[in-house]
Amino acid sequence: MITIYSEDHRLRAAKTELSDGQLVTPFECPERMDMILDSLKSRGFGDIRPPKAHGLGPAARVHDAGYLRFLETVWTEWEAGGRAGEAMAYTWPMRRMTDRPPEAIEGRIGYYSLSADTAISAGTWEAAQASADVALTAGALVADGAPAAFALCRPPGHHAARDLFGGYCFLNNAAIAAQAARDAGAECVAILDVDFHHGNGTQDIFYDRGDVFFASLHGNPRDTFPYFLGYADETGAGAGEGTNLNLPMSPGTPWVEWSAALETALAAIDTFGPDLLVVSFGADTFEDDPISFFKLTSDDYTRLGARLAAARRPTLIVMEGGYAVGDLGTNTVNLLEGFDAGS
Ligand code: OKP
Ligand code: ZN
Repeated sequence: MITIYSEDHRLRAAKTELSDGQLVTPFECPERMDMILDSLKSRGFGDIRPPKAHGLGPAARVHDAGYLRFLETVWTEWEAGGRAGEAMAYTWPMRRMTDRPPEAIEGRIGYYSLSADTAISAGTWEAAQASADVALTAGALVADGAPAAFALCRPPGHHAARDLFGGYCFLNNAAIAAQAARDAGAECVAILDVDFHHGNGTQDIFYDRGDVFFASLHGNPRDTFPYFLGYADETGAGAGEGTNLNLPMSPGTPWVEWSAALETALAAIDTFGPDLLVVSFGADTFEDDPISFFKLTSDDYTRLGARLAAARRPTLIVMEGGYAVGDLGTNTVNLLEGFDAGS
């Protein structure tokens, strides 16, 4: 399996994350990629190629124009105000308030964000664009006939909605690649999100669309981030009614239960019959993940990879989360090895 990867992820190097009422070093850190790269190289997955630049056109197909302009300029505006810290929101348009983006950056950053865990600093926008290019370039390999490709994206993307950043995400890499595949002629695409967290951004983008199926296995939003989306009764709207499948699970869920939900999702995807399967892959379902509560083991990722290969669809694997940094390389390459062995 070929991996697409950009060194430009290192430009995403925020110093702060609001967690447990403190500013801590972000869980979503550059070292995550170093661990994965080490495992890729030492275990025979050394075909690692850089992305091609695609510009903002493909991102503009799924994101709001005002949102993209905001991402492009937020750091410059924030810094111009002489602020000591990184750019982060503290107030949001809430129930019974107005829906207008304010002029002042302190207000506009709240308008365009869904959480306060994600600080913006110099280079964030450049890294986010490179990450989308990684997904697009890997997607093009699959469009050109590769049975599968691995988009080693950082920062991740699945929490980024049409016009919202947060949950460590800015551009929705999987959604951008799925839309690009549609624009290149794929009739329908399925996105299977197996990151621990609900892919609220991806759901938001495709919720009313019948041509893109979204299925997600995740921690129940009553218990964990993103809290305000990801319930089982969210099934799609309009032309998209029936093309959104949420499978929320409880704290402590092990492989036996998790893999049963995986079968449910894959059966629904099979019925849908997509030309392309995009997998939003996070290794934060791991038993030792510091911010999550499922109990998958390292061997379970090998099983997951083999099961995805058995779906027998052209497959684009897109990296999302995974914060047990010491095990992240092993778990991610286990998935790829399982996939190749099952192919
Ligand atoms: C991104 B991805 C912990 C705060 C957690 C949100 C988690 C975002 C996960 N104190 N913040 O889905 O892996
Ligand atoms: Zn996650």
